[in-house]
Amino acid sequence: MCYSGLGSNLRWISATGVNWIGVSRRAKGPNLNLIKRVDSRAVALETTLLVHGVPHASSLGLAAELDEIVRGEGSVPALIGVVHGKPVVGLDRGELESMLSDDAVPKVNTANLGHALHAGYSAATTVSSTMEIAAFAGLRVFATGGIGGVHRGYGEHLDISADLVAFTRYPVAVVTSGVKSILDVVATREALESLGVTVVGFGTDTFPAFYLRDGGCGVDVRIDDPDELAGFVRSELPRTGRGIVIANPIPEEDEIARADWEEWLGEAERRAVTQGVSGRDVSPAVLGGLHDVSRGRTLAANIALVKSNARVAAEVESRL
Ligand code: PSU
Ligand code: MN
Repeated sequence: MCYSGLGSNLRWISATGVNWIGVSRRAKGPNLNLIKRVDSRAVALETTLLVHGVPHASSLGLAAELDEIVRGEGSVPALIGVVHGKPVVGLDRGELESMLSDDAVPKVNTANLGHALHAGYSAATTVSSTMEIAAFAGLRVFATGGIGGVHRGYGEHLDISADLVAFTRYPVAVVTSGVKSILDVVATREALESLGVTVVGFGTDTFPAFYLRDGGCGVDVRIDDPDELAGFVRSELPRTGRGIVIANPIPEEDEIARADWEEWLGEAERRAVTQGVSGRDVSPAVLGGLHDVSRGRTLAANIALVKSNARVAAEVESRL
């Protein structure tokens, strides 16, 4: 009897014949007109990271490496983005190339995804909008670099990524090296707690901060074994219809020294202020500035952590 809520959910799910609560709810709404080129056992990857997060000279090479890593673990990758107003699950190389060659391709989160679909333009999807499309398509595991979160200085100017709330809406497990350390990591961790989002530390007790393995705060549970992690994902996603953060720290050999990091970040932030960027342009501008100031060290670290996350995501997906 204690589990009557859960029981009725499960009955409802089986009655609709759909496995995912969040997806089935949305499936009753307007048709998303999805182009799905892979089956639901694919590992989702996002386009914002490739189009706005790394210099274009690195994007195609990184996309190919992620592809290879996921396949090497016995899974199939699915790059997600919007092509001429259609959400595509499994973008091909040509579609990614045309996104990279067009400077007007915007970054869309759950707030402006709908307008790209309505008006028919191409767009790169962030963690939040990639989760939305992945959930609709029935994909359960997604690899990114670092999720968005609460920006530094939120007391003066409130800037919180739509990524955080997306975890309360879409049943997708996202493998991430914590949050980008350009953000306020402790405030972001607290916000995830307030939203009731489960944070699993894969092989770690502390919540990582992108270029740094230790972000100075904890996780809800540490899991070291991929089989155990997959078992938890398998039961937790349909139980809640919400997402899970799988925090995977940057590999030790690729971590940035904290002193270097503080210095580079200070300089990159000053440059962003001088350029007068705001809103959605802040993260790409600061990341780009860092790659420049660090002479490519942060870029190498960023690429290393994304690859590590793709490997873990494929390990989990292939065990579901
Ligand atoms: N991870 C990276 N590089 C990135 C991002 C993630 O290694 O560029 C992107 C993701 O798409 C994430 C977005 O959702 O940055 C967050 O942007 P914002 O802070 O505007 O929500
Ligand atoms: Mn923002």
